[in-house]
Amino acid sequence: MIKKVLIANRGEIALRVMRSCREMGITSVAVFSESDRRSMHVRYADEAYFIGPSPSAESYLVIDKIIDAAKQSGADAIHPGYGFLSENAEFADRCKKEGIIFIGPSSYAIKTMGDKITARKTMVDAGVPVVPGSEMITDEKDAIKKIKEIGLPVMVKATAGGGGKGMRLVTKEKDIVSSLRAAQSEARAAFGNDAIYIEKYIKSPHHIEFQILGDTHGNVIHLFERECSVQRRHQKVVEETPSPLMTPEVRKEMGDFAVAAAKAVNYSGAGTIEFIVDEKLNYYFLEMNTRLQVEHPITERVVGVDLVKQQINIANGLELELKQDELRQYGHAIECRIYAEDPENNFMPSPGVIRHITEPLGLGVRHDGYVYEGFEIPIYYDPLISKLIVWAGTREEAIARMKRALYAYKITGVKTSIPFLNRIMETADFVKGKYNTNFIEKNSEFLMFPDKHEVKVEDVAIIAAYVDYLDRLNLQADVHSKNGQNSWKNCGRRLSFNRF
Ligand code: MV4
Repeated sequence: MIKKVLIANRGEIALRVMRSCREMGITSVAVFSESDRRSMHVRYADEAYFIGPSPSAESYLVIDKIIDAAKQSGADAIHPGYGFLSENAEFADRCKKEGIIFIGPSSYAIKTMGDKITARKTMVDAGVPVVPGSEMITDEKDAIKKIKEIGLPVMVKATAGGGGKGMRLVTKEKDIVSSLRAAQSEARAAFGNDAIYIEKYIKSPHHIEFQILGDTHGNVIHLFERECSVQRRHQKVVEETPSPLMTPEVRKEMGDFAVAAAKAVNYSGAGTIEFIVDEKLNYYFLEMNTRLQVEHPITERVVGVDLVKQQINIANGLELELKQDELRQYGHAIECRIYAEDPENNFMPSPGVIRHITEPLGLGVRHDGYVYEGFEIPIYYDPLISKLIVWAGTREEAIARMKRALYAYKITGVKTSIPFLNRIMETADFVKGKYNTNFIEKNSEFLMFPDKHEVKVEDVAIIAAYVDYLDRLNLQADVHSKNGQNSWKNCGRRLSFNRF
């Protein structure tokens, strides 16, 4: 049985994994780069190993360094988290070769699903619906013929792509040849692999994904769906479960297909089957993510399962104890991703020192973060500060709870996406549950234009005095602008308080 796990990651996900390890009586080993010396995951871990300079290509992505740290520490397993080496087949192989358990699927499953053309073919063979399209394009004339069969518009995609990289939309016949060539050379430059394929373009789809778990005995279950359509430039912003679009019948069908998809690659561990879904609830397999995902907590809350604990049990060779027909979705969960970025300045990353943080608390709130006052968010990594997850009995209550939690969440020192998330919670299409991947673009007017009632500069002095007054009384300062939005951020930005 696994006694010591090295977590080959940083930030909130490293902490998330370590918490489950601690509950299971497993020792945690952290690794850290130069700019993560003072990171919370290093403090939380039982041991920590320095693995080099800040750029991830020189630290978190270097297989040899991670393996060395695992050996030095005597860890018997490695959890890769998400990103970094989590979907690297070579790394999974190397762990195996070194006699270290990789907490994740086989390198075969990673490889098969990582190559989108092979993944598509595997799904077709397994009877899972895919978007009408082609296999690998080898000949321009065949490609043109195929595109005319499918009908414009189509998407040209790179087999090594995924997550929005290496895609091209073709709407006009005259653009076909140039698009094929451009996609191919882009793919070659970006991935060193110029294989491309074609799919019919599904306009403004929903992105709905199913969480699955497979064990090493051939059992696979799904833990229902997550609606991930609130995205900006292929970056998820808000996720929720259940999906407002879903019906019990379609949920059952898609869940069964998700299980079939995982079985087709003998999947073991936690994974996600992504579908795109159109307004008529036609659904198509898009890709599989062979890792634990950022948004896994909403599934954990609604289904009542610790996914990291499941991953570790599976890695130990245990049989899944969860049974499909015993699983239910209880209530509704929403996750907001809190980024250190500036929504008013084209979402530019906003790294810097956290001057103040008040985390939201209370009934039905989970906050997975890693920053603390005085911590400097490094420029080298994803600017995710934390994930705010709420749960309530109904969707309506969950939205109200998210607004309450966002309102209580105060960060100064860096700009954050909190005000933007607040506006999403108040957008009519979101409140009604009527949105697809077009949501942010469609509602950009409402979402992007700063509130006209925002605190004026001359008001700031008054607010500052008030904050200071409350502070002296040792009370929590809570100052609102006229529309009820939290405007502490403005105070922190425009004035420097002694207390900060
Ligand atoms: C598509 C599509 C429409 N039709 N494929 C974007 C990310 C990558 N995983 C695949 N993506 C898409 N593939 C066909 N045939 C639209 C998208 C897409 C999208 C998909 C999921 C979530 C958000 C998206 C935003 C824009 C485009």
